[in-house]
Amino acid sequence: MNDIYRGRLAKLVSAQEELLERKNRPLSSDNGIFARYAYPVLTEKHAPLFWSHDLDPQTNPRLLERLGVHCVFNAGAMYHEGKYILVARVEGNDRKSFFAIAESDSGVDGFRFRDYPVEMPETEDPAINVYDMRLVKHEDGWIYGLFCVERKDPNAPPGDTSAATAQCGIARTRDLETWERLPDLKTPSAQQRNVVLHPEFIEGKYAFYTRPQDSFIDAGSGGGIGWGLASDIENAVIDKESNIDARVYHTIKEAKNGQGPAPIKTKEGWLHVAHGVRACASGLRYVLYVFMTDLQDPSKLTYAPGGFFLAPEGEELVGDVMNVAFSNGLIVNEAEEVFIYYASSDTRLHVAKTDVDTLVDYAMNTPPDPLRSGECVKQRSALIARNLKFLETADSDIAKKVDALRLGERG
Ligand code: M1P
Repeated sequence: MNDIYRGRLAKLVSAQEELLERKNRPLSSDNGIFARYAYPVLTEKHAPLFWSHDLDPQTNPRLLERLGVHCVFNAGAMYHEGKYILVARVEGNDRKSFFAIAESDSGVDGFRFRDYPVEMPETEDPAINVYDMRLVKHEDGWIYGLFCVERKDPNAPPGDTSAATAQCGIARTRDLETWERLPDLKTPSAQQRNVVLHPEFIEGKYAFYTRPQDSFIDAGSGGGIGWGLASDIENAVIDKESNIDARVYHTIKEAKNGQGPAPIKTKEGWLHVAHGVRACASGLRYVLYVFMTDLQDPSKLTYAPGGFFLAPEGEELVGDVMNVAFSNGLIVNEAEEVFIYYASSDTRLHVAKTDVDTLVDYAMNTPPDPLRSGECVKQRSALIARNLKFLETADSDIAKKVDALRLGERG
C-alpha cells in the first residue's frame, strides 16, 4: 500500500464518517405548514466507498474512483419494522439509474445504504433505465414498487438517439430483499410515468394513479393525474382511464403534473402530495402541491389548495436539472408525524417534516387558485378585511404589535 492510496483512503473514510454521523436539525418554518431540515438526508456522498472504488491496492494503487455515483434523489419511502426505509434513485456517472435501499432509525438523519443495490428482475423487454419507485404496502399483503421503465423508442427515425418511451414497471416483495417482477402496466395511453398504486382495493380491484402522456417529455393531449382500475395485478390492464386532477393554464401545473407518493388515509379523505410543472424562461419548474380526494371514492377531488406547497429554494434550485422539487416518498409514523422526502434538482434528497392534522388543515382550509389576477386580488382583499376587523377588536399584545406594523401616521 503506497502513500497516495493510504492518504486517499483516510480522507475518503473520514469525510464519509463525518457525513453519516452528522445530526440533522429542523429549520424554523416560515409557513407553519412543514419544517425543512438543514441537511439533505441522502447524497451521492452517502454511497458506500465500496460501490465506487476498487479498494484493492494491488489493482488500484492510486485509489481512483472506478464506478462513480453521480447523484441520489427521488426515493420511495416506507416505515417498515421500526425503520425508515428509502428506495432511492441512484444515478451513476454513466447516467443509468438503479434502486438502492437506505435505512435510518430517525427518518431525518443516519441513513445508510444496504451493501448491495436492488437487483430488480427484468421483463422480456429489458428497460434501459429505471427510476422513481413508489412503494406501497397494499391490503393484499404485498409491498409493491411501481417505477418508470424507460426504453429507446423503437419507432425513432434513424439517427435519433434520444427518442424514448416511458411505461410503468411493477414489482413486489414481502421483505424488501427479494423482488418478484410482474408485467408492465398496460393502459390506453401511449406512455406513462408517475404511476402509483392505491393502497386499498376499490370496487374489489387494484386502483392506479396514472400520468398519461403522448410522448416521453410532453404530456401532449394526455397529462393530468389519471385514475384506472385493474382486476389483476399479475397482468395489470387498465381499460378505462379517467382524469382526477387536470393540468390548468397559468397554474403551477400548467405543463404537467403527477401523483407523488401513495396518498395518506385520513378521517377527512385521502391526502395527496403531487408535483406540478410549468415552463418558464429557465426551463421547466417543478414544485410540490397537495390535494385531497374522497375517502370512499379516491378518484373524486374534494379539496385543492391553490398554489404550491413546497418550491425549491436556495441550494435546492441548483443541480443536474435545475429548479426541481420532486417527491415520490413519504412516511407517516405511529405518532402521525409525516416525513416528506423530496429531491431537489434531480441531485439530492431532503426531508420536510409535518404531521397529518397540519396537512389536513392546510388542504381543507387553504383557498383554491382563483385562476385570474383580478380574482386573486378579491380573494386576498377579503382575507385582509377579515383580519383588519379582527385587529380592531383583538386586545392581545401580539395583535397590537401586528397592528403597529401597518402603514399609518408616524410621529
Ligand atoms: O427532471 C424532473 C423530473 O422529470 C420527470 O418527471 P415528469 O415525468 O413529471 O416530468 C422524471 O424523470 C423525474 O424523475 C424527474 O425528477
